[in-house]
Formats: sequence, C-alpha cells, structure tokens
Amino acid sequence: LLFSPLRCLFLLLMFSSLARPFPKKGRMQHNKSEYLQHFYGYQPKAERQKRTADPDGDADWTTGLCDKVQTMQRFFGLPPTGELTKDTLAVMKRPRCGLSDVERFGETIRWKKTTLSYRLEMIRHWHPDTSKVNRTFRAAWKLWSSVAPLKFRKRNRREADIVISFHNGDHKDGSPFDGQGGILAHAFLPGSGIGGDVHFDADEDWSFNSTGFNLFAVAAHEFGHALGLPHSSDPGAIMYPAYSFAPNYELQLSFRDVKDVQHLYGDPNFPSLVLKKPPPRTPDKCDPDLSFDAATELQQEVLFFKDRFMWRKHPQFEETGITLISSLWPDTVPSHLDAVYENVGRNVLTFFKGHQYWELRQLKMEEGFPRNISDLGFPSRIQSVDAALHFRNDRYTVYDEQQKMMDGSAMLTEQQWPGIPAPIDAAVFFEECYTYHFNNMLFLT
Ligand SMILES: *[C@@H]1O[C@H](CO)[C@@H](O)[C@H](O)[C@H]1NC(C)=O
Ligand SMILES: *[C@@H]1O[C@H](CO)[C@@H](O)[C@H](O)[C@H]1NC(C)=O
Ligand SMILES: *[C@@H]1O[C@H](CO)[C@@H](O)[C@H](O)[C@H]1NC(C)=O
Ligand SMILES: *[C@@H]1O[C@H](CO)[C@@H](O)[C@H](O)[C@H]1NC(C)=O
Ligand SMILES: [Ca+2]
Ligand SMILES: [Ca+2]
Ligand SMILES: [Zn+2]
Ligand SMILES: [Zn+2]
Repeated sequence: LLFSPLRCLFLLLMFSSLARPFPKKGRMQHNKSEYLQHFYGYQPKAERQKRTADPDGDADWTTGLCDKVQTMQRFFGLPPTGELTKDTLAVMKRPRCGLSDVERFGETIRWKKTTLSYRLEMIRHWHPDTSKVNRTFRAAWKLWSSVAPLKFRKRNRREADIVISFHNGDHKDGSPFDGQGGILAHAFLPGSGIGGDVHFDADEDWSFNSTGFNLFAVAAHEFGHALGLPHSSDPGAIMYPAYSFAPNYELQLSFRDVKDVQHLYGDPNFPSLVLKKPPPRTPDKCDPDLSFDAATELQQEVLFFKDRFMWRKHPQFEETGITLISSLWPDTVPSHLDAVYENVGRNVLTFFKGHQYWELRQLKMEEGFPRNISDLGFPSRIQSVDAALHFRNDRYTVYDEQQKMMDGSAMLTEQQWPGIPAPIDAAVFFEECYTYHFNNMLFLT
C-alpha cells in the first residue's frame, strides 16, 4: 500500500547526494545510513551479501532501507512515507540517547536484587561543582526508587553495580561518542562488569539548568536503561530517546515509565498506589474529553497541538502519529499554544501564545521572534488569540494579512455557525476517532 519501489530508488539517489566528508560534530546524525544501522538495525547491502549471498541484493537493500525509514518515522510520530523528508532529517539530527530504538530486552534482563550500588568515576574533562553532580544523580535515582521497590546506595571507592562516568570519542566499549551534539549518553543493561554502567559524552556542554544539556534529564533516562528499560515511543515518557528538556516543565516519570519499571520490578506487596500524585499520562487523541490547544493545516497535513505534544494527520495514512513539538521545531516554540496557522502564500507557520507570536519558515525560526501580536495590527483589546486565529471566545475576527488589519467587527460565532458551542479551542477537520460522534467537520470546545 505505502511502499513504492520508485520512491525508494529516488531515496537511494538522495542518499548518495547527501554523502559529505566526515563532519566532526554528531557524526551519526549526519550519516543517514549509519543512523538507521545504529538505531533501527538496518544492515546495508555489503554486510548482508556477505551473510546471505542474496542475488536480488539491490532491490532488497532498497526495501530494507525504506522499511527502516518507515519504522523510524512511526516511532517518532511522523507520516510513515519511507522517504527522507525534511521533517525526518530534522528529527534524525536532534540530540538523543545512543541506544537502539528497536531492541527489546525482554523481562529477564533485570537486577535480581533490590538494593543497587552506584559509583561516580572521576570527571576528567569537566570541572563542575561535585556536590551539584552528586545531588543531580541522587535525584535522578530517586525518580525511579519512588515508584518501584528499589534502593540506590552511593559508594565512593569499592566496586559498585552501576559505574557512572564521562568519556569522549572512542572509549573502548564498541560505541564511540561523537563530539558535541548527536549522541549524549548511553548505558548498559543490568549485568555484571560493564552491565548497568552509564556513560556520558564528555564533549557535551552539561548543565544543571537549561543551557546546553541538562544532566538531570539525561541521567534520569540513562538510569532507566541501567535498570533494564528499553526506549519507549511514547513522547511523554522519560524513556523516549530524543532529548527534550524544557526549563518550565517539571521532569517526572510518566505513566508509561512507571508501568514499565513496575512491570520489571513489581512486587505484589509493593503498594503502587501510594504515589503522592499519579504520574502524568500522555494525552490520547481518542479520549473523548481531550480538547486540543490548537490545530492547523500544514501542506497536506493537519496538525493538532496539546501541551508539549502534537499529532500529524496525513491524508495518505490512516494512523495519526504523536510527537513532541520540540522534536521537530526549535525549543523556542513554546508548549501550551493558543493557536497556530499556516500562511500558504508566505510559506510561514505562525504560533500564538499569550500576546506573543513566532514565525517559522522551513522548520527554522525567523529572526526577531517572538513579537507582540500588537505588531500584527490587532486592536489592543485582543490580548491573545484562540483557535484557528479567527476565533476568540464566542467571537471570531477576520485578520487581513495584506492590510495587517482586523476586520473591525468581531462577529458572534453562533451567527456564522449556529449550534457551535463556544468558546472554541480548535476548529479542524478530523475524522479518525470521532466519525460517529460528529460529521466530518468538528469544532472542539
Ligand atoms: C556512512 O556510514 C557508512 C557505514 O558506516 C559508511 O560506509 C559510509 O561511508 C558513511 N558515509 C558517510 C558520508 O560518511
Ligand atoms: C561527590 O562525589 C564524588 C565521587 O563520589 C566525591 O569524590 C565528592 O567528594 C562528592 N562531593 C561532595 C561535595 O560530596
Ligand atoms: C545556567 O548555569 C550556568 C552555570 O552552570 C550559568 O552560567 C548560566 O547563567 C545559567 N543559565 C541560566 C539561564 O540560569
Ligand atoms: C504587548 O501587547 C500586550 C497586549 O496586547 C500589551 O499589554 C503589552 O504592553 C505589549 N508589550 C509590548 C512590549 O509592546
Ligand atoms: Ca555527542
Ligand atoms: Ca556494572
Ligand atoms: Zn536511551
Ligand atoms: Zn560507552
């Protein structure tokens, strides 16, 4: 259905044209073949022929590649076209964890004891405040020990189950680091020796706040691997492989993380209900109570926004993938948006939140944003923008971009669309979950 050999042949050509001399930074992120090999188990032709002497090697290679691109796209909630679209390449370039996204470790790989020791190796390349580092790691372990029957004890000298260290480049474990950006860290599954150990890329600009990469956020994720957890495709999970840290967002385990760690270490006697507050669930697009923050068309797709997340509905594909807003666009695009809209003529996507707006062209933030919506010629009584720009509470206004003017008379929505409940959060065309509730045109409140 979705696979077209021609399209994949084209993909092949793109591959060769993308070949560049070895970039120093984030090597794997610049080599698509290597990215798919490393994170999605893709085996290029040469290696496969060695193994199977496949007479139909070329076609097989192309198919294999397309498959892996699709798997990757599904994982990150992109339309599974199998093509290396701009979006796909953008997601591939995002900083992330060094472990594979497709390996499943199974239930058997876990520690057989419940008190684990960890040790921090001397940090040679970086001279931070060690008390801050120690506090950061303690807090990251606490995330996990507060939802599962596990205890973590720090050791200063003696052997420990989990050794935490910083390395740059090739550090002799078969998974070299790649300089700034790209891969941030990796960890080993529970076991003896190197098992359970956690390595951070010493070339990154680590921080305790939102400059560079936040050590706490990455440690919380890697410690999950050290306990035996694989990557999760739930973008709300700490075990999601892409780095996402927002300064205003309290880092916590999601419902999925808690479920997964309790599945590994669950003890029927452990009262999982004592959690002080329930872990946050990633919004489910089919939840009848869900209301979107915003929605917009983007070329052929319809995009829906909620908190830090977005869904992408592509007309060619039945599934609607969920992803993080930050996995596609720069961190400067805020979460909890008020409205988003596409200006097809100017090829610009505009995001609204409060009295500010941002403009993106070709996935890149334009200079000088955010700006005040008063710059758009909005009358001062407009403090923020709801829904598809044209809606504000029970009124809608028409914004004329040519004139930078609002149609002066805000009209009551009900006059235009009788029976539409107000206020409107997002006005969109969406049919996947709701066909039997509504006709195709859906207005969410
Ligand atoms: C990408 O990686 C593959 C496999 O490691 C290698 O054969 C190829 O030369 C690399 N391409 C570039 C442009 O670095
Ligand atoms: C932090 O941990 C390291 C390594 O275990 C230790 O050498 C250092 O003294 C600790 N720092 C503080 C302030 O406790
Ligand atoms: C973050 O911490 C660094 C020092 O680790 C400091 O220089 C910087 O100003 C801080 N940034 C913010 C936004 O707090
Ligand atoms: C931006 O707009 C808001 C409301 O529209 C107004 O209160 C605020 O003073 C404006 N800020 C600037 C810097 O113009
Ligand atoms: Ca790196
Ligand atoms: Ca170990
Ligand atoms: Zn990981
Ligand atoms: Zn390593």
